[in-house]
This record gives sequence, structure tokens and C-alpha cells, in this order.
Amino acid sequence: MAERKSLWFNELHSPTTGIVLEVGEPIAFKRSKYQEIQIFDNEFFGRVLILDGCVMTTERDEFFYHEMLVHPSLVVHPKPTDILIIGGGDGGTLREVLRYKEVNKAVLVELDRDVIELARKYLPTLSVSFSDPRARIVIENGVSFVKKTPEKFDVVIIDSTDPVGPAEVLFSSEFYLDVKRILNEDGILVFQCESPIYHLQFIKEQKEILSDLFENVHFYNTVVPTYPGALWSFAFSSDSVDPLDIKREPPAGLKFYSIDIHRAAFALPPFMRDELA
Ligand code: SPD
Repeated sequence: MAERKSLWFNELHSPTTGIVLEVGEPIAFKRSKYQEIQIFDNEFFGRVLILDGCVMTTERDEFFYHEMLVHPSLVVHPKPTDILIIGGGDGGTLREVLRYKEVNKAVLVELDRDVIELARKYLPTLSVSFSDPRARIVIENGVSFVKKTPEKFDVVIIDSTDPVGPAEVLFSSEFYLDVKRILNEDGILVFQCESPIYHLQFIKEQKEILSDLFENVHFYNTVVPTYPGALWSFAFSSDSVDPLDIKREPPAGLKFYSIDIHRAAFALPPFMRDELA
């Protein structure tokens, strides 16, 4: 058999494990002011976005993540009209938020203009909603935006990179307190919260921090094949909204999320439930 000479991307998930993806076609590479941005095509996963050496999203499996980051909160909030997204420069989260006719305003605050520009150019299925009239794109550090904005929001969604480097502060008690200040009554904070397989201790610490600030703190899981462990968690916090009290049907045409999946996602596997108890 002929030797396959190819270029491979690899991301270590621990000193002895990780993921490898063949770089079929390199599409873009940029060292921005904040991070290294890489986009390439992989035969199986399609177009892949990498930030600082970590897989952020791929065309083939992005819906597992973006649908599950957005829909559980949007179907349980009594009236989700004003939504804030911190991060999410590829546009996938914004696309899901704007599926709801109830949403009047979605503000997306992204630190790195280059991520948005590259997504517009090379990730059209994700960045499809940047020009929606209900969307406002703000290029700013999420921490400073939240600290000084006079606006209030019904749902704040944090679509960040992993909690290292510039994103670390987005997982702090101080930041969550600032978020709480800009939440309307019945407000929900939801964010991506890493892998129950690799980062269970981190998830536990997040639960402790959030429980000091919110009445209802719940975690739920999804599958994301290209993320560490393939099992991925989200943190849902609110003072009044019950994450299992469904208020509306999800939009038609979703590929992973459904009301049955919603209920199942909040049922934590015992190894996680017991650790967080
Ligand atoms: N380990 C990867 C975690 C990345 C979470 N955010 C992805 C952003 C996709 N919109």
C-alpha cells in the first residue's frame, strides 16, 4: 500500500491522550493580537477552526455544541427577548439564538476581530447570522463590556475558549457577579463548562462558585466528538428559572436538540452527579 504522506494537526488532551485530524487543505492561518487562528479542511469533519492549538468547532460536529449551548435556556426562559453572547466569534451561537422569533436583540461581544473576519470569510454556515438586523456585533473584552454596559439581558451565554489565558477570567466569581447585575428578573446565565471526563474537579469548583451567587445551579451534558473526552458540559444558573420547566417548542430543523434530549441532558451520569452532590 502506498505510504500516505500528509500533514496532521494534533491536540493533546492529557500527557498521553489527544485528537489527531488530517489537514487535508490548509485554509487560513493568522497570529492575531490575541491568539493563533488556524482554519483547515479535514475530509471527515469538514472545515475546522483551531484557536491556540485547540479545536473550537468543525462543520460536521458544531451543531452538537451550539444547539446545546443555546436551546436549553431559550426554551425555558419565560420571555427571552434580549440576549448577550460573550465570545462565539465563529457565529454558531448567534445563529441558534436568532432562530427564535421572540428574540429582539442579540449582542455578541467578541474580543478578537480577526476571528469574526475569518469566520465571515471561511465559515459561512456558522457566520450566517452576523448581518441579521437583530444582531449587534461588539469588538470588546467581555469582562469590560459586562462591567460597564447599562443594558440588561434575559439570557447571557458565554461561548468561550478553555479557561486558560485570556478566557480564565470568564470563569471567575467576580465576572459572574457582574453578569448577575446585568440580568433581568428571570435571567439565565449559561456557559460551556469543559469535559466531565478530563475536568471534573474544575466543574465541581464552578458549581461551588455559582451556588454562592444563584438559587438554581444545574449542569447538563452533550456530545462533541472533537472535544476532549467527547462528553461536554454546560452550566445553567438562574435565581428563578427551573431548567426542566419547558415554556416553548424549539425551532424546527435542529439536528441534535429536542425536548427529549433536553430532559436527558440534565440527568447527570452517576460519576458526575455524585461528585457534584
Ligand atoms: N476545548 C474546546 C472548548 C471550546 C468551547 N468553545 C467553542 C466555541 C465554538 N463556538
